[in-house]
Amino acid sequence: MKLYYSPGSCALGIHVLLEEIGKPYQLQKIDLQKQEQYAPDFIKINPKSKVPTLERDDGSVLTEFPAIATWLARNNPDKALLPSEAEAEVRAFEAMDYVVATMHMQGFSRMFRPVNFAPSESDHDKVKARGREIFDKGLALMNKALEGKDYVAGKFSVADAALFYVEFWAAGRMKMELPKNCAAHYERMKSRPAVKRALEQEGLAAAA
Ligand SMILES: N[C@@H](CCC(=O)N[C@@H](CS)C(=O)NCC(=O)O)C(=O)O
Repeated sequence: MKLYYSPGSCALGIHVLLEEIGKPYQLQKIDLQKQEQYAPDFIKINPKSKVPTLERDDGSVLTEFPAIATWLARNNPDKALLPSEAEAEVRAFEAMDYVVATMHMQGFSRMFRPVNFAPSESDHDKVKARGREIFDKGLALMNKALEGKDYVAGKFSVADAALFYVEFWAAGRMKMELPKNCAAHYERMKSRPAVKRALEQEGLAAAA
């Protein structure tokens, strides 16, 4: 397998899952700052120009965080990256989808890519403020979901890898104070050997 990633991007969550699984894989850096996602060679691999992109052993390519995470979980059942019990499993999907589709794509993207939401620069402050509201609400809801639990669905699952990358963006990149349960979850995640390795490999150990 080969993971196309950019350091500190949402691909960090998939990187964590690959480290949790422990099977051999390669990392291929796509530098988003240098716009390498639009390079013709990468567009041939993923015409969406996004990371994470996972090239599988048969050469086929998988995109979209929830799809990649679910495929990795289903193909490595011994790692229990998805709960076997139905209620816990749907809670893991519910949280993973919310983190990726709402906190990241609706919240964080408004804060850091306001031009994608409003062409006129005079609107960007309002777009960023709305993004921050969505992101903060997401953290508050995930904080509630974590009440009395170590991990989102009880035991470690794909949902925690998703929550981890937005916690990293909040605490590591934006230096925000995380709500209590998210702060404890972020620390718990950072203490996992797989997470330590992924952070180290992306050069983020000091920032996290
Ligand atoms: N819906 C996609 C979102 C992926 C995404 O937005 N990735 C960002 C990095 S965090 C990216 O590749 N951005 C490059 C760009 O939009 O030009 C997923 O679930 O994987």
